[in-house]
Amino acid sequence: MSPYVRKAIAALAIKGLDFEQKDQMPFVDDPEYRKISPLGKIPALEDGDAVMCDSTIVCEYLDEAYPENPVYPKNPADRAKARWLEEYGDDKVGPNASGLFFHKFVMPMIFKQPTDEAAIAKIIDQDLPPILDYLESQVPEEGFFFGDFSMADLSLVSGFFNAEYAGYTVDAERWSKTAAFIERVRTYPVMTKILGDEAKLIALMG
Ligand SMILES: N[C@@H](CCC(=O)N[C@@H](CS)C(=O)NCC(=O)O)C(=O)O
Repeated sequence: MSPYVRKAIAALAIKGLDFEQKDQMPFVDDPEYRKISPLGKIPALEDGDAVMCDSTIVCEYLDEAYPENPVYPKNPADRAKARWLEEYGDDKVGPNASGLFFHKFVMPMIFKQPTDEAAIAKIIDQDLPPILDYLESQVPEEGFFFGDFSMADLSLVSGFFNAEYAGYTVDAERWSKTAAFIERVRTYPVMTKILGDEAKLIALMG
């Protein structure tokens, strides 16, 4: 249910690569895990002797090592734009949108800590609106950014799936193009399967 792990799973699924998923709890100090992910963040990937962390590095590695069914565009100018969009998704959308999930879901349910309502209000009222304004100015009217579905598309909206687990949905009247774009990513077949699996997990957590 991490917006970043979701990217790695999507890239593996699009490429049809078998993988074994090991659960790793983030936000706890695990010295063993830090050997492969020095910042302690998820995801990380082991592929034979290749060991790496960070969703973008994992997805770019997968695209280079297993070029069939690419998850990035080919043309250099498109690749540059895709890198920027992915960076914006990971560094700006992700921490804010999935921050709602962290405060409303992870803190009370996993860490048994009270929900920080002020932090939630700040994300909804101050932090997310300019991000959504930017997305609204960027997302395509139809389809995906570079024709085929790419990691740029997923990175920009992955955090919003987590925000939904916390009860937040993007206002489709104020940010109509972005809301429609989120739906297109959600209904991309690989994503429907991944999000369906997550929904089963969420249901189990009660
Ligand atoms: N830039 C990283 C961000 C990964 C990230 O922040 N993951 C979160 C979980 S959603 C995490 O592991 N946080 C633990 C921490 O910050 O200590 C990536 O793209 O993989």
